[in-house]
Amino acid sequence: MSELREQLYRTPLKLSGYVSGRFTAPTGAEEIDVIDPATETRVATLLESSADEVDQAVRAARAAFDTGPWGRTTVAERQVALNAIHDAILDHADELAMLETINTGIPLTQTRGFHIPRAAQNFRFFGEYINQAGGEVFTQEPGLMSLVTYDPIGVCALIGPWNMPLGLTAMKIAGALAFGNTCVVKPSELTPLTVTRLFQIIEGLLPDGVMNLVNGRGQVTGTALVSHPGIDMVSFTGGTVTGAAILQSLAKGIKGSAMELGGKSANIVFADADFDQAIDAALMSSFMNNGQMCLAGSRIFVDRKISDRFIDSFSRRVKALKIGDPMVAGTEIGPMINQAQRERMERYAESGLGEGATLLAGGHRCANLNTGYFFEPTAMLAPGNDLAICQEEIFGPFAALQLFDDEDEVVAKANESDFGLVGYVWTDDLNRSMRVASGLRTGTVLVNTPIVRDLRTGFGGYKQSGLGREGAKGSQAMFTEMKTTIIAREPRKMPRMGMAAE
Ligand code: TXE
Repeated sequence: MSELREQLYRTPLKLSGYVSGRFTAPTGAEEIDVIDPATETRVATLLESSADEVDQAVRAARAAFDTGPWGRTTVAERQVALNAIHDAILDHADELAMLETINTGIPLTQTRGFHIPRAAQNFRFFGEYINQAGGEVFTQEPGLMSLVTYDPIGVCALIGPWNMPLGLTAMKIAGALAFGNTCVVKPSELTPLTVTRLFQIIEGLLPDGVMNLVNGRGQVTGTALVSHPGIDMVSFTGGTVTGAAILQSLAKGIKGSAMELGGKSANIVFADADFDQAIDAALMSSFMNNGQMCLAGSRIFVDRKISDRFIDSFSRRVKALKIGDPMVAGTEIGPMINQAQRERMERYAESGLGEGATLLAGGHRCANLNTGYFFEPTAMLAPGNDLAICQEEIFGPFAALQLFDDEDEVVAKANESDFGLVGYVWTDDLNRSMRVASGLRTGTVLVNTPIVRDLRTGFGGYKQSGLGREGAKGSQAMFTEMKTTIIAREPRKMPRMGMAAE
């Protein structure tokens, strides 16, 4: 067991908010236990931010935006600040990776290898991007010049999920700050460790009030934040139901939002695909991050011509996945985030069987792991696309396979979904890959590759997978107001009204 973990078990952290450059010390706050899901042990107590504390945080961000120095910083000054945050994250990379693993149950190899470097990279990327991001000028109309510029939007409420707490929240913070905004950040109450630690390790790098933190449950702290009249927009990553509730609240104040919600992404494997690559990717897309990924490609469509071989190989490898302590090297699957999430897995396993699916692997709690919210990585072969396991986001290590016979059929089935986040296509036929990519109703299509996140491109979903895109231009649209300025370059011809007085 790691030293850091033992230390947290002995002396759980006390976490609070951070307002105007200082950690808060709320008295009488609701106390929420933060748990290591691998051992069900408390690692922190969260002192919940009340509506009053949310109000203070929004006011601090408001003052920093309206009258503070941040709005007047040059691009170069903002780049220095963003690069300093990048460096601070990398200087603490090992500690942050361990905290992330202890709090989420996601294997350390993944938090160390992907989550934390990615969190840091967001700051460097947006620091570079703002140097080049420009507006537009139109001069086609004689005598006129039309300028399109992008002003910061103001105070951004940034609400993050529990499945990649620092990485996904860092993306929002970096984008908001880069375009000159101030923010109030709310991590998930289940996983506040790394985001709160970020505020400690970057203390002094930004003017007071530019970046504030509130910590607490969605129903208390989250609703107080999204309904606060002082915010200008919400950038949210989380469940579709929560996203819809936030949109309703924002409608009252006609506030903007960006929503990165759920997914049920199709992973289509044609018979001509590189078999080994397609199998590796199907496993990775279904089981990385303990399967708790919005962009999981766990609705796997297999060409009937290769189905025997694919199902045999896939099932054997799912059964061989190493489940256990996520802090131990070699572990491939850790625990679910909490008891509710494990019960959800059990319900989907039952519902799949009840609706006629065939169990290929897993399907139960881990018999040999009594402590911790472990669930066996599971694969089922579904007789049709209308089963709940093929339509609903399970958000755990659960792959639902289906067979198909031809291209049009599989594209239609892939699109039969309320979601539209990602589509994965495996084929050696270039023309087919282009046809399928254009037919899929998803925000991202990945051809012959598992998950890739290119920050220069937008990430987000069609349909109920969300609104807006994160990354480069998408983040610019999210965190700025587009302004049009039209300037006359010579006296204008116009009707001379009221000339009767002359
Ligand atoms: O997410 P929630 P949960 C999906 C996934 C998962 C389901 C529920 O299917 O099983 O969502 O997970 C805050 N006003 N994803 O319950 O509730 C909350 O405190 C304002 C997909 O964790 O959406 C947290 O900070 N805020 C996803 C954040 O919203 C509210 C990642 C997300 O919580 C709020 C996570 C409210 N009324 C879950 N209610 C992805 N796309 O990656 C909650 N929150």
